[in-house]
Amino acid sequence: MQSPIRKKMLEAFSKSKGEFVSGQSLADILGCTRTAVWKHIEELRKEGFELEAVRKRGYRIIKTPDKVTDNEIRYGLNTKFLGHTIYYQESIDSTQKKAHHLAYDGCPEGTIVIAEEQTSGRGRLTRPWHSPKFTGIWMSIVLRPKLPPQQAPQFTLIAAVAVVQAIEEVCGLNPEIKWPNDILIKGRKVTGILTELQAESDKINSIIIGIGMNVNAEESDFPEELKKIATSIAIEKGQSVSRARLIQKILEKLENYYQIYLEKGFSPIKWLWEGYAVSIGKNIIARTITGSIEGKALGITDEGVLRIQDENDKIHEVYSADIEFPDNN
Ligand code: BT5
Repeated sequence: MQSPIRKKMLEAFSKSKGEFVSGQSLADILGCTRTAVWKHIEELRKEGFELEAVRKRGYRIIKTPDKVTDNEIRYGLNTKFLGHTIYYQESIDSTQKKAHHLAYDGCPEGTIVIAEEQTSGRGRLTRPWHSPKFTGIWMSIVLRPKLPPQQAPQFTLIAAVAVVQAIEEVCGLNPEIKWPNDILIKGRKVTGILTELQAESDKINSIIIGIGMNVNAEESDFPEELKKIATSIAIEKGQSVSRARLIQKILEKLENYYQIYLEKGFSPIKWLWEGYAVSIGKNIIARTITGSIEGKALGITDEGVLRIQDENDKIHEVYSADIEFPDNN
């Protein structure tokens, strides 16, 4: 984890909004000598920050590195609590697994776990999640809402709205949501969300939201079996995008919708979610672990459960499934 002094230093640069901060004021803020300030500046340079140093004026940050270390995420992050505790590792087996451990050990709400690569990233039902180095966002977020466990599926939908809006605002693209946990661009998966729980029978202890987003991956970064079904922001936009900026936007949006949800319930989120959903109103096949249901997707309930009307007009409520569109759509 990062030294507290460099955290403070980045906060000072963040406040100065690109202007010079003098060596003396950094020394005052950090409570150290100017020589020590210079050493910390050198450490930031080693981490990939480009800093300009001008005599009598001080230092300023010109460019942040394209990594997703806690420094990059913190610099310019505008949240009240989400992402204030960051656990970063360049390579990890799964951020989700680490977040489970941290949550169990009592980490603060809003803790995030982030890595440049995952060696055993996973989706639902322990399917593998392809997470190559420096190309995407592999992140898990710990929340602790005081709610019954039945409400947990709503968190996938809250996160989906946050992710879609972050992509819209940062990248100018228009993703859609395929219930329950896929974000698509032109029908291909750009993001998957995995919501997991630590709970007792009547209350949630922690919710762990895993977000996997292909950001700067090129087609050659995908294995053969994903080439036709997956895409990335860079492929769709034709240029690479700052992962740190996207993470910040996701955290800002998620915090905002989480607070709205806690204050006003699921209705405002549901309303937004439906505006982005591709499956609703269409004929779909929902493959669940117990079998398949074919019919028209009517919408989601207030719990975030999908309602499907089959050809005999029977209504099915589906909690989790893989959705396919039959060819006649
Ligand atoms: C998901 O599962 O879509 C949830 C993915 C969550 C990944 C995040 S990354 C951070 C955190 N740490 C973890 O270990 N996991 C979470 P599901 O709906 O089951 O989809 C899995 C399927 O998506 C796979 O079977 C593949 O077909 C496909 N897939 C795998 N990697 C992909 C990728 N990078 N992009 C698009 N599709 C992918």
